[in-house]
Amino acid sequence: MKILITGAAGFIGSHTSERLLAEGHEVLGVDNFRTGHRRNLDAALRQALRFELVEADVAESGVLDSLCARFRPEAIIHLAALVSVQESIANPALNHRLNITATEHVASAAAKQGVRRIVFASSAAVYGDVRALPIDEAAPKQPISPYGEAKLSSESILLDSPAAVAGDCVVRCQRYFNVFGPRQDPASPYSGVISVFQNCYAAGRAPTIYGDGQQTRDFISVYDVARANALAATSARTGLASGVANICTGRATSLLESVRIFSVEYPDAPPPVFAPARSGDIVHSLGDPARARAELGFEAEWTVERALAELIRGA
Ligand code: UD2
Repeated sequence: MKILITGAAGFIGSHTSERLLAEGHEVLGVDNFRTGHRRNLDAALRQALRFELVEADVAESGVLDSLCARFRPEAIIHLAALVSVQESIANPALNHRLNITATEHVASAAAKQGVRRIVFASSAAVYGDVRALPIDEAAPKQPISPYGEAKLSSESILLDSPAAVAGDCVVRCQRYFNVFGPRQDPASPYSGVISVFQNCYAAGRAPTIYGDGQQTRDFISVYDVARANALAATSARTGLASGVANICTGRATSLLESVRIFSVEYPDAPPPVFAPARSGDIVHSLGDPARARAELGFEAEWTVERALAELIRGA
């Protein structure tokens, strides 16, 4: 298949590009390199016959229209975004442009070209602070940040588009839980806890645990997320309809447990330092993976232990 990926040079985009190339597809990657890096695509760029990378801003009018007219993709995987929750609070206009306007451009370019499938990077942030676990897709949607609100609006823009409503375009909104793995920028203060910890351990520094470490997350390997994206874009399942689905493992891991796993790989590391819990931090987050399994046939394969060991050895 011919697949256009926005945000291809990012953490999830680069793994998704590699996955699709490995499956034999042809990929056009688009990135503005605001938070993505060309080096993330070194492996993909070696597949020059089936991979092309274009530097462009999909939030700019006309950019996706002309790329779609030239490449004629059968599917678009829309991963380009402002990924930092903190930045979405500090700069709501930028959040709107990168997380909503860009999605509108995806919907209109796809409609003009008759694209049959759109996969959208949504987030568990659409749920906000849900207490009833595991969180399934019917849980209340009460995002607590402009980032989460924009992800929820984007889902509606795509799902309510005339092409999706008519069944001409299948839209799959994937609500990722806590994604981790190689290429998640550890230098960013907004990076996920696993890559922050990895950075500390690799440098011989003690990681800081905010709170008592009993908080839990549904950590999912970026390799599983890339596979879920590929599946949603290419699945030939009859009856696959537009919709939303959690992309998660259904397994909770506490921070203390993650530190224990790290200490197996770094036996001489200093013990963690404890600091007061961050304000606004949620204590537990756990997704229900049943819908993705039923609708896409997706099931996470990487355990946290195995994915962490791979991350550490590859570092
Ligand atoms: C994730 C998103 C956040 C928002 C939220 C919605 C990331 C990086 N964060 O927050 O932006 O979308 O989901 O639910 O994707 N922690 C430490 N030490 C550190 C760093 C973090 O103890 O050095 C703690 C942190 O206080 C939290 C837990 O680790 O209790 C997980 O933090 P996170 O930022 O990786 O992810 P989360 O789920 O809080």
